[in-house]
Amino acid sequence: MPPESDAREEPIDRFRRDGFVVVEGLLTDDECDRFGLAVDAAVAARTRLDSRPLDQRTRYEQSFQQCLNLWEDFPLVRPLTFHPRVAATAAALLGVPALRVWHDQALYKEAGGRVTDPHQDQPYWPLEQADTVTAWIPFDGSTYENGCMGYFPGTHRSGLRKFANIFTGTGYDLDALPETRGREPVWMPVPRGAVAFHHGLTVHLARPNRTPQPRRVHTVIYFAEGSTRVTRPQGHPCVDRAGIEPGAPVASDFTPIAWPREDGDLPLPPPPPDPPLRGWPGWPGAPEASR
Ligand SMILES: O=C(O)CCC(=O)C(=O)O
Repeated sequence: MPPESDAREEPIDRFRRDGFVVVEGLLTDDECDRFGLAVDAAVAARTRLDSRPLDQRTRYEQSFQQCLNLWEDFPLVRPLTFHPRVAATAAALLGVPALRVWHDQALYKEAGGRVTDPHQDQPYWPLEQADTVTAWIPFDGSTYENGCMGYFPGTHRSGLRKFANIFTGTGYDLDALPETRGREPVWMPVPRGAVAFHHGLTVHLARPNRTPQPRRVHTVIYFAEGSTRVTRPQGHPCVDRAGIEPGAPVASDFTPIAWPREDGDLPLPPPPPDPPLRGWPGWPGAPEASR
């Protein structure tokens, strides 16, 4: 059950209190169909060289197929990643005048896909400020059965900022963390056309997909304009490709402005990584990706 709240409570208040909120009616039916097909095609192209059945993939890969920065090489996906209504909503939730896209990603949880292990997002990103929010867009909606997200309300305000490696491990031990011990996540089904937003510090996870269809999701991660790169060593393509120095503002064509932008004005994609990105599967130009 969602946390108890006044039905008239504004999404902004709810987001600031809980660290997540579902906003309905941001995409039309036509957009869900059109963008869903565009992302399907992009995922099929990027994963075409990978014929491993689910049980032969890594534990992480059994949670979802992950394809990043589709906006760069799939022009039909670009208007979704820079969707003005979604970006404007994200800016309002964070309460900032301008936002950049950190990266987008398709997260397709296949039929039989396992849980997504509990984690916070922010520790994966070398951004000093935690003015970050993810828009999670399920083209068919998400349900308890097909892998909806679950959140721990208020954890974004708890001071927790801890790296939990879900690539190689199992994420947070929820019983060991004071912020989550003895608590159940709030499972949030999302209707088609709605977008679920979560703060970069909200502890979250997702259910397994127990349906015969893939759970088709595209996400866009935004951060506040003016954010800077952390000074400790932490690599990431979003800053390394642009040569952004530790402590410098993260502002480049690799993380373009998402809001405000004129309607229909889309950023030009940067050149593909050269040499190809090694050790970053799922990114444009990764050796295993098709272009
Ligand atoms: O879609 C999922 O299963 C997990 C998504 C997630 O962890 C995120 O968007 O930060």
